[in-house]
Amino acid sequence: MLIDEAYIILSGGRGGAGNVSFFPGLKSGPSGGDGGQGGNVFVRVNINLTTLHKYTEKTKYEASKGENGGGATKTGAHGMDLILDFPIGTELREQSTGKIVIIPANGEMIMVCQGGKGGHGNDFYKSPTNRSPRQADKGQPGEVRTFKAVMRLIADIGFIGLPNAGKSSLLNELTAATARVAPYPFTTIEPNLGAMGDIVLADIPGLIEGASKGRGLGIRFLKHVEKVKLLIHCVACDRDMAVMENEYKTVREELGAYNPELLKKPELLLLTKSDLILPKDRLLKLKTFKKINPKIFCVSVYDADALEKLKDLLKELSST
Ligand SMILES: Nc1nc2c(ncn2[C@@H]2O[C@H](COP(=O)(O)OP(=O)(O)OP(=O)(O)O)[C@@H](O)[C@H]2O)c(=O)[nH]1
Ligand SMILES: [Mg+2]
Repeated sequence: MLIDEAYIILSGGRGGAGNVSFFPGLKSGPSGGDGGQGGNVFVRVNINLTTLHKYTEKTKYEASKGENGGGATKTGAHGMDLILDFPIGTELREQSTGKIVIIPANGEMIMVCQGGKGGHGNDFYKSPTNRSPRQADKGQPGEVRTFKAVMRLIADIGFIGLPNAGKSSLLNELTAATARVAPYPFTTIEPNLGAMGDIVLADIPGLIEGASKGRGLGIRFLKHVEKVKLLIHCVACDRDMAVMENEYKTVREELGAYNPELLKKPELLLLTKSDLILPKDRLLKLKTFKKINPKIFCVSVYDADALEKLKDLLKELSST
């Protein structure tokens, strides 16, 4: 199962304690050094990761503690920084503030928790009035932040539609993906990704009436739809026009009920399985549906010519 959410508690390392010591000999002064700073926590993208699985197995991470201060005014070493890797498209939402850290796709590291400051050693406290202080501080704790990590698919184009509309079949034809295809609904239960050149396509599991309220599998994946630039709305054309219209509306309504902004996204209406109907019906359906969405195309996985044209159309639409 695709693990695309996890709760994690991250903390910077504690600062090292300050040291209490004195230089040897008579009249000698304090020599306790400061503790080192605790390690910081950084996050970055690792393109080899595809799920947040590891963050559900281990949820607490802490950078290393700073070293304690030493004698001879030696400052403790900095604690080691902790670098955590996440899949591309991960956002960290801080639970207490709602602040969102977007982990950049270019691999740049972002610091999310600072290590605690090291405590002062007794050398720090010497003064003309107190030449032999015994005072030293403990290191400060590192910053602790609790995040919900959420992975979003980074796809340029998303296939949406009712179950069985032929979404996965098309993804397989247009890309090197090998998504499971079968003649019954809900074959796809996790989104599949495929690349057509540098355009990433996502096959979103079938949406049904009520998906926005949690019916079927839809709701978990509608959030992925929020990120795509272009929707390919698949409607199988081997059925009555009224049924097709109804199917189209059902999916649009679910998108709108989940987030009205989704309805503003550019959408290509794709009439699928065109090999199952007569050419004259194909033309009639294209003409009728053009009134609903002028951006329309008709395709079959058995029509190599139409698939090539669809590829060109998708390249054109995603470059605008
Ligand atoms: N004749 C014909 N059958 C198709 C075509 N595209 C898909 N199919 C068939 O339609 C059925 C459903 O295809 P899928 O690609 O699994 O459909 P889906 O939209 O991904 O379905 P879910 O994952 O359940 O949402 C399979 O039996 C496919 O072989 C097509 O262009 N022509
Ligand atoms: Mg599928």
